[in-house]
Amino acid sequence: MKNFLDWLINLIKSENIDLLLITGDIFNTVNPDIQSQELYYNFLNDVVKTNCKNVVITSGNHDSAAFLDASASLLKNFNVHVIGRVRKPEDEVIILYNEQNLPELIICAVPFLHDSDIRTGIDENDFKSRQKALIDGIYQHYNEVYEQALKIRENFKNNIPIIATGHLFITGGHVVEGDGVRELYVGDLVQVQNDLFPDFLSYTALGHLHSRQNAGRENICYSGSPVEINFSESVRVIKKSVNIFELSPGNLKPDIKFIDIPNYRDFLKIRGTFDEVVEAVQNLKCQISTWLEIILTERTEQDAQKILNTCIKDRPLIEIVSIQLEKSEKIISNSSFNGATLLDDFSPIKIFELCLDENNITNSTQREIYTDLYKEILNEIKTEHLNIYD
Ligand SMILES: [Mn+2]
Repeated sequence: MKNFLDWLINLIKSENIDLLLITGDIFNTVNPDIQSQELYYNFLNDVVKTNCKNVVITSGNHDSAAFLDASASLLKNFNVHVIGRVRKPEDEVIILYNEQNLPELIICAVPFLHDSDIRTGIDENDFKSRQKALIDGIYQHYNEVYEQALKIRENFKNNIPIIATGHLFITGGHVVEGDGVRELYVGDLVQVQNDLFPDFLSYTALGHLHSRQNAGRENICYSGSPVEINFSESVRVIKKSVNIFELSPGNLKPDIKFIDIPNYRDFLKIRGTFDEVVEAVQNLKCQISTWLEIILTERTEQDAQKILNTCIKDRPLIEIVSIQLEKSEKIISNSSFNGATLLDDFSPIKIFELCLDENNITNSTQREIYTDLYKEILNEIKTEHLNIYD
């Protein structure tokens, strides 16, 4: 991550970037460790010393909105605008001014919207109508923010570009299996259409999905995660990038380009019998730091960790971070990727389904009833104790 952040600082300088948008997730947990916090603040400290005049940070579903907001007033002094928790619509509109102190850009800086923040109505008895209320709430919130932004633009009597941010799942978005994109809302039925971002927006910066992509229109962009979040069976399948959008004065249509992020570390999955894995590790050619996840397709009587460690003894670029038996039965896990990630691989719904299997509940109607009830409970917990499993 540090390599990426240093690279980004250099890119900001070389491309003369005026504004940096980071649309969550900033951290992958509500309690970021000290090292992660240090990276965050050091990075911001580096950015504000460059030509980049403004930074806008909006939260994602993994972030603690309260944690991000805690330093918001301080960071504001450096033109780092942080929006963790949802705010009143007018407080999510940020106006940026040029050197002559004339307004040049309006940003609808909308963070991740928790269901309890925005759900409308109180008579939603069943799960499906709650889901609908949630989607309605998302649209309503965005529309209120747009209304404020348009009013401001009208007052300026100038056709200033308006852009938006969001942390959500747009229907049709591309997800890579096992890439850790968690359910945003209970049951994950909540996906919104790209009409949430109307045509008057010059650009929309989205977070949440890990692969870079456009959401139906060229100017609605997910930049994707800057580094790999998961192991894959071949080296860097999907390119990682940042998006640069450029608005020339008087033009509401931006030029958009992807800039590929250099690869600083490969995350490689090696799968096979013990002998096959040993052979693959021995023949592995790597140019950069490579983290391996070993999946054994059958049990072995041998001391897998010891033998594999011997294979990589003189190969400082390679690190084995976990050895697992197929079907997620973890045999050994290294401290860099501790065992806690195993539970993280499953959504609460998935665990509940496993529980139904375990109890031989096979009748599909019965399963549906139990699952809906379980979702109700999850929703209740989530509403009362925000962030309990975000
Ligand atoms: Mn997310």
